[in-house]
Amino acid sequence: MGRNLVEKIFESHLLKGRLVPGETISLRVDEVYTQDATGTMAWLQFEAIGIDRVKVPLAVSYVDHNMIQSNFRNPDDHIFLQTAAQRFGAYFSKPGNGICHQVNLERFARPGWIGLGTDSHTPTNGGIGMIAIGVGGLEAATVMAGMPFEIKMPKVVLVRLTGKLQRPWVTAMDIILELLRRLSVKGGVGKIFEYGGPAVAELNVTERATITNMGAELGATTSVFPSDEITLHFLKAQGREEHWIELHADEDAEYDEVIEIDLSSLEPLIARPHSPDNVVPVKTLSGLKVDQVCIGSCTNSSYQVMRSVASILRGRKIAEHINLLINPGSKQVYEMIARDGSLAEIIAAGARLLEISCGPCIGMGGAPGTGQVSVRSYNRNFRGRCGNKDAEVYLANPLVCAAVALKGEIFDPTDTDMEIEIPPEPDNFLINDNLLIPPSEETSKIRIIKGPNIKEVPLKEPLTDTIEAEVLLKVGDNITTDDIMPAGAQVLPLRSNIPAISEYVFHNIDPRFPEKAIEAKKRGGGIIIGGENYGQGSSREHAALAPMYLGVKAVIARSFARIHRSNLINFGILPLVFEDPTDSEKLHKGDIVKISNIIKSLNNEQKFKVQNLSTGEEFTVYSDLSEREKKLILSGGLLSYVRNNIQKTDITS
Ligand code: MIC
Ligand code: SF4
Repeated sequence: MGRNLVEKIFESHLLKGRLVPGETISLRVDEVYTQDATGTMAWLQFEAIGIDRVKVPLAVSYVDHNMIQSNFRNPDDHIFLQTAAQRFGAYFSKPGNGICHQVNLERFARPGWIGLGTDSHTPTNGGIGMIAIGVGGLEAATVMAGMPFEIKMPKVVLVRLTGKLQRPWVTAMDIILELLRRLSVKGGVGKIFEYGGPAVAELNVTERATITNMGAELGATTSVFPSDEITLHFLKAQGREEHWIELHADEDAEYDEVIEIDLSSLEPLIARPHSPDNVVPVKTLSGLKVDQVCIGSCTNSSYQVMRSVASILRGRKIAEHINLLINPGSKQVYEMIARDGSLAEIIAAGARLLEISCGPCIGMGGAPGTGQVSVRSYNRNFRGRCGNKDAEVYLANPLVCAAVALKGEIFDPTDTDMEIEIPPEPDNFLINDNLLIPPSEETSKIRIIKGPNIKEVPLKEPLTDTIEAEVLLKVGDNITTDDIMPAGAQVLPLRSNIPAISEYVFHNIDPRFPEKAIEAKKRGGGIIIGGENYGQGSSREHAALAPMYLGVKAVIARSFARIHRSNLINFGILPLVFEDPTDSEKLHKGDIVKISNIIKSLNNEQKFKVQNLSTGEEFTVYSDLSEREKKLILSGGLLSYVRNNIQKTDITS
């Protein structure tokens, strides 16, 4: 029987288990990378595990999120990360070198590899034919310490691309927006999207990476493209021809599902506030006045994108009321557009050039004003993420964004006579790795520098047999990790300081949550009630770690997003699912809830009786923890488990 691409890559890395959807498998990992906002915890946790040097073939520590440096916190984190990378044998990508996913694609990603990154958009590397998966920091730390990566085998969906994009105004971004329109932000949970079909050849590597990047918004485990002549061209142009292998699915490969997209039928699309799946054709919003346009981020900041944007702006002027912000994805791209004159055209048109970082995408500067409309070529538009709860953020392809910046309102530029130059992927990228510090050989003498903002990682006590806790909050479907643990300029610098950051948990939903949780902690702790797809979005483990610090014992939801579910388990919080979803109505904020016989139930059929002591009602919830996950939760989380067992036993056994 023929094998698909995912099976081929998994098979060559399989340590344990069978490639049957739903079964737990262990995989060998080639690369682990971290970014600063999740990386400080990851490296603190790696240090706490007590291993001398990373055990994966390649580890890279990037700095791209926390770049504002309005006080000592960000630079202290940077120096911690730099010294930790040197001490433990990782590459360090200095601030200014680029957004982790773009740089990794350019300089490290390889077809056929398996990589993990402490960021949900790690699947960007799937554009080159690598299986790249976003994980929490602690998961990454344990894999860097030599543990295999464990995951439930996802279903594999073939996305068959046919036809031809109606260039120039329809881009790769519209392909992924179309998938989001069809499948929604939870349509990809438990699935890997493998791209195939004749129109794969229509897309270059950075365009493919736009699609795999934003596949994260489907809730997918990852997305991957075949590795072909186009991949070879990209790797050659990056001076890494030797990293190329050809990789594609067998003719008779089988899939759990097949989706077809005819590229010829696509038109420019746009996601309306406040969800990336709220997608409509751009033309339906024609005439909507726009205040801000942002182009760049890890989704759309290749050299090709920036040059095409420059060609739209060339000789023109942005509308008077528009703020146009541009954050290129890497130093390579920035330097190339500076040298070829594109940067001058962008500046001349009136754009504000930001440094190479995540920037406005995560509310690190560039927030829109009250009630303002922002159109961005980014991947997420959750309410408040841009730094202002009262702003309206739309997501569209970067060329539409540039045209909108000129006109000052949303419109479909398809029928305009505006000339655009879409350059092919260059034959030679400019290679200048002077902000990339290779791992040090002599590690033992290196002292890790920790500023006052860097606090130890809190540990949780082992699981108790009974939880008697207060319902602290009840929320609806698709709650994001931005809702649970906001980012932005005020909160993001606190990522290395759990006591301080925990004061912002659920800040935009219920600012009194932390205070109430601390009160409840004295009486036995708290419980959160969620809807479908609880914890979608980012990989930030702070969305589990900070609630754990505040005494949250369990989350009962209708379903969970993959990375957040793992993060909850890794920090000893029970993720429980309603057996009958309507039982959610039996719980209200402030109720006291009792769950008993937890340890026995965990070791049996994983069903738990919940008593609402405030109303007398009862119902059943369940968990579906793997054997390993059970051990972790019983120990109070992954870090406690690893610390107790690293010398004694193999964590996967
Ligand atoms: C995001 O896009 O939400 C982030 C910020 O990159 C996060 C990581 C983080 O919260 O540090 C992600 O995508 O995982
Ligand atoms: Fe950075 Fe935004 Fe990409 Fe997250 S989605 S890595 S914040 S650019």
